[in-house]
Amino acid sequence: MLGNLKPQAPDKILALMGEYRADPRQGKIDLGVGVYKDATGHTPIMRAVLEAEKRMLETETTKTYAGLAGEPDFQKAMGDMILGAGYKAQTTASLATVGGTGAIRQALELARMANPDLRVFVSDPTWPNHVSIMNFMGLPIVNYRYFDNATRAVDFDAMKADISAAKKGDVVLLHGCCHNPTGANLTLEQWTEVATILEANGATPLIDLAYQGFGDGLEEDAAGTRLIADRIPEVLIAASCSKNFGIYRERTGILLALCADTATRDLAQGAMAFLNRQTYSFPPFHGAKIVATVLNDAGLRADWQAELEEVRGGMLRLREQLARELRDLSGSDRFDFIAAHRGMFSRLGATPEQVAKMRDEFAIYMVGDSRLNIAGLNDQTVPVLARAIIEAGV
Ligand code: PLP
Ligand code: TYF
Repeated sequence: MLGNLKPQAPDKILALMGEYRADPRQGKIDLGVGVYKDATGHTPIMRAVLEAEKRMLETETTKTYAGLAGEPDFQKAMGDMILGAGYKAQTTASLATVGGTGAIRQALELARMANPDLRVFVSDPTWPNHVSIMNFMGLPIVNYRYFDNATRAVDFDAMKADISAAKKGDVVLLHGCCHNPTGANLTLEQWTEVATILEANGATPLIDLAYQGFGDGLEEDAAGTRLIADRIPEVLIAASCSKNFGIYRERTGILLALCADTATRDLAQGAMAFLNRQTYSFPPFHGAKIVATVLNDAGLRADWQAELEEVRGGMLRLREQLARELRDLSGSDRFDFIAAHRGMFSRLGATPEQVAKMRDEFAIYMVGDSRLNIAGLNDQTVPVLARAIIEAGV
């Protein structure tokens, strides 16, 4: 039977990790997979996370099953972190999931249970896994224009025109902050306009929030999500704790379904718990407990926020350094977009040939669409990358 299986195309981002590892060249630079790395190339365990784990080890007395939809302390802490004062627990259904990816998958399953004719509007480009999950589920995808390759900024007029075509029963997938793969994001004014469009056409926003705290700050990065939550009666939010808590392998995420009333919330909550049961029964506990422990302890929370700020500030400084080097080398400001982008990624706008040249001649690995992970740089490698970008003819 299994011999009938067809070979699957590997995830290009994950495949790149293997290609990088196999490259014997000294001084190779990995700007591929979206994992935070410090200046030495290490992905550290955050201080508060380690401390929370120590406390858990000392106090936990059982490994029996926990909540099917997750634990209330995690759900509440995440609701508060994402939505701030606008979090309405009474009308919000919450589901702990297997990472942010699990939250996206369950959100799409939930939406399709509610509307079998579901279509999903996605930005062009978007995180490739969005597209592959939707293709696997057989969901019709409608692309909306997003990135202007000439300016390397959001083509907002085109985006507005395209998402205006969504209608009630459709889902519009939005990146809450730190757009992956482009790094180009909506301003708050633009979020307001998006809310007005969704109010008018009745489509349901699904906000993928995988990088809260990596862009302009924890509160700032949630501002677009909060604005949508304020104005649109039904909102789905798929949040990941992988990046901002640095707990990638613990597989920690949450799906929030903001509902118009408690009756709908109860329906959504029941359907969401059912979805967990159909896929893996109980969601992972450990990462969610780490997050709840950190967020619910003033000292740990302050330390976590301080470290997250260090991480964020480090990436911003690298952006500025790279933009500066490129200004000097090119004698122009055409690379200033790198300093304007936010989050871990920037799409350079290089051709596949230029990306290949940077890999072949400079041992610099970035994703084929010319997305680079800023956190893969340090102050020594920024000049190397800048020179490669210019010599590749970008
Ligand atoms: N959404 C986006 C845009 C991402 O870049 C990621 C990346 O890791 C995720 C969701 C999901 O993350 P995870 O499943 O590792 O929590
Ligand atoms: O975009 C990235 O690099 C991260 C990590 O299937 C990732 O989001 C990449 C591919 C994938 C899962 C996670």
